[in-house]
Amino acid sequence: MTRSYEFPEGFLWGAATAAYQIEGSSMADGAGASIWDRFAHTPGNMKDGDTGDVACDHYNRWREDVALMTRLNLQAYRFSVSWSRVMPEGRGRINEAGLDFYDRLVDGLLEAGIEPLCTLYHWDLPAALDDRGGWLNPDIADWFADYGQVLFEKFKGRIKTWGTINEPWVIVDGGYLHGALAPGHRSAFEAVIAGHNVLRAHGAAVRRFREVGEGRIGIVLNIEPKYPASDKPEDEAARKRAEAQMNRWFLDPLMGRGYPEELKDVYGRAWREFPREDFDLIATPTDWMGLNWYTRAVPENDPSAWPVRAKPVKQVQHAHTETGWEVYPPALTDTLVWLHEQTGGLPLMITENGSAWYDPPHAIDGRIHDPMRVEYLKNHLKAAHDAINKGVNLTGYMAWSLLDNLEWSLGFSKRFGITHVNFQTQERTIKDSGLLYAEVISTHGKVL
Ligand code: LGS
Repeated sequence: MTRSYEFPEGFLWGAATAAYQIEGSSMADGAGASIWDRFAHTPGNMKDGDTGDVACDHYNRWREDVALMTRLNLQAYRFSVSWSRVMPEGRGRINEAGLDFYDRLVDGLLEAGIEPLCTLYHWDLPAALDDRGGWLNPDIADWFADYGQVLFEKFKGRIKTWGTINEPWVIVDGGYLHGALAPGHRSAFEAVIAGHNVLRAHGAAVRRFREVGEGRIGIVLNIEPKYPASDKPEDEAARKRAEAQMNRWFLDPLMGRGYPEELKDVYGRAWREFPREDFDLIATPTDWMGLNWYTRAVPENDPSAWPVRAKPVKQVQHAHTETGWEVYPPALTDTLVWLHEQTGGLPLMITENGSAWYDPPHAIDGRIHDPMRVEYLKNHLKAAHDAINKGVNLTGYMAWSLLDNLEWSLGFSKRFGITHVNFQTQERTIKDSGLLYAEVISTHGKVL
């Protein structure tokens, strides 16, 4: 029997990006530097010395990109605002010229009938705030709420759906624990503090939103489910540590459950206790939650793997993307069901899902054939549909990404777009995956 994958009425279809990955012109019109400007301009940090100086030149080509969204039938567009464009010092003075960029973009989206979904923070902290300790400074909760207020007020009535912070775990694990991402620190002591302040900042922004904003607000988490490598007790303990360190570190306190016990074991003397009232702030109720989903992991015990003492076992029986991530769509269904239970049925949205595969640098005869991405997209949409059938309150899907872009420290070497970007000419070409996606949208999934 062939199944129908028709999605429910009102299901929101879109694509996602992030400011530093696409905009370019990061210092234009009075903007301040961000930690990503600094990180990318420090030798050794970025593959092939790539930077976001130009990226997809979206700062100048946003009109063309909105037209592209129309061709893709998108109903929504998830983007992030660069904090240091809007507030060059991160606090106090507003740079109106920077704010105007987002003003034009939001109006352009609304004119095209595309709903803007705005992420306040997708990793590009103002460098001026990093000079004051960045996420290590407890004052950042107020700085972040003040910045949020500027946007909540400016876009009241125009932007209805807000996300506070994109992927707290990646900010902390990449930025403060292992140092692969900006600001490039490597300290468990710092990671524990930064993680707590990221959560406090989220809570402070949600509270401010309730005072001055209008619409829905939530956070965006990356969840990578951890499957058992064996039935050995030490592997199960490793699996639990990995799940606590990546998935539950942020989810549990947001849901009012405090930090998972396992983190004490993972972080040892770097762990610390935090004041009771912080946990009330962190657990301030939200309206929705975003899920960024790419892959699963199958961790086994490995005492040498700092600090989690777990190492993923490669599942050689399955395909892996260009970034080395296993393709295993059933785990998306499992994650959605799990998250639905964990959040007590909070409305969920897939705010990112996608895959990097080799695509040529130039389009050939106006086409980019990307059969692997087409397969990935189809199978993950079906997996999302399975979760809806199991009762998950899933409200939308945002493909990562609208455009090939700067994949952080991997530079331009990894292409995630449903639209190809020729980085020599800035020419955009909708890939086969984008053409399929447009059809998925116009048929509510029936084409699957
Ligand atoms: O471009 C980023 C995408 C690409 O893959 C986006 O800015 C982020 O929000 C997000 O983190 N992104 C992403 N994450 C996948 C992480 C998978 C980690 C798997 C590690 C296995 C060893």
